[in-house]
Amino acid sequence: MNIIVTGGAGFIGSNFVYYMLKNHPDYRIICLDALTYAGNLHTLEEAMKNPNFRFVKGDIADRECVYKLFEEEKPDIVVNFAAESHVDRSIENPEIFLKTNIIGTQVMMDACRKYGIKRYHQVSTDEVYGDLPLDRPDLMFTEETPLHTSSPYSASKASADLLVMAYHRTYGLPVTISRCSNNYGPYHFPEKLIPLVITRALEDKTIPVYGTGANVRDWLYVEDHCRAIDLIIHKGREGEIYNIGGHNERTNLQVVKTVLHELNKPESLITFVTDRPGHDRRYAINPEKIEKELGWNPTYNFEQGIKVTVKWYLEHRPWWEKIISGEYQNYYKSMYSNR
Ligand code: NAD
Ligand code: TDX
Repeated sequence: MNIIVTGGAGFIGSNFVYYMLKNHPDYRIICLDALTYAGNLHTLEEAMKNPNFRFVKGDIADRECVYKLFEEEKPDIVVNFAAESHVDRSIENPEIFLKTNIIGTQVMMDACRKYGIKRYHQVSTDEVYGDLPLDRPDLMFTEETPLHTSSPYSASKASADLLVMAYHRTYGLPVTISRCSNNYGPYHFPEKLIPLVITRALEDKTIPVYGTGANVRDWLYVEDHCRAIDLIIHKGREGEIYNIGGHNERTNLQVVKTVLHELNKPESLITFVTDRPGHDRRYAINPEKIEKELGWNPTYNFEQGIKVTVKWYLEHRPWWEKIISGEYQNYYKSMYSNR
């Protein structure tokens, strides 16, 4: 089995590369990644030693490059992780989100149509459903919840999902889509809440919490997400959407306090800053479909997952210190000063 994994030098994609190399040692995994600010070749150093792994630098929106790769590799399955993924950056500069997340998806699917494919899998997000009110804990997103996006990022992901379903209905492309809740774990870029808190707390720096910290996210340890995608590409039904989530809802303030506690750092580091424009209040996934149909269940609860994650960041200081010493400094300044 030949699998093209796009965005495999990023957070979830790299975890998926390692998951697949370990659990399917006979598969060939080809990573296509443009190495944007979020892509990191150091992350793939171990994978590079495996003869069943190939890394190709390229843009999913570059038709010539994608078609050439399909001609060379004749993939059986494509798993499309590649995306611009940070909501705050999409608020500052939406354009690249539309190009990568929508046009990139279209180019990947055109290649699948041209060269043939057993399965095209689109890695989507729970953010396509918009948000839920804070005072209705009974409500959760199902696969039937209407798309109702808030940020340029989520609008671009929802647009891609619509295109994927259109390619299924119009051209019969064998597709699946997964919509997962917030992930955390190793190799998570420190612009996102959990790695940002860990890396800043370790340097005794302030922790910026948007608004009052009451917004709720539904957290899933990244390996559980990878296992769900593995199940979907092998056993999921064509043309179907699967929600992925593990019932681990926490307010942002709870998340920050849990991480600080795990690191033995004081809560006085917390600083409340101006809220994100259009900030989604609550995400909550109903994962019944994937549980019943594919027998998926998460193996980590939030407290276990956070322990493992904090330990990873403590043991991999060079990985994140290199990131935060570079261009990241400018990013942090422009995003957080005067906030
Ligand atoms: P990430 O930002 O850490 O990684 C994205 C990767 O894609 C990087 O390696 C980057 O270099 C690559 N990339 C960006 N533009 C590209 C292009 N034009 N061509 C080729 N490669 C390109 O993102 P992530 O957090 O790992 O998210 C991966 C996917 O999962 C995304 O599609 C995202 O929407 C989705 N998702 C993320 C979460 C989450 O909590 N992080 C939750 C649900 C869904
Ligand atoms: O400095 C911060 N302070 C803060 O309070 C940051 C970076 C975030 N937050 C809040 C905003 C959110 O309510 O924490 C919550 C989590 O923020 P992010 O880590 O930016 O994630 P989120 O916006 O929820 O989106 C994530 O989950 C869904 C991923 O980035 C998306 O790619 C995925 O689709």
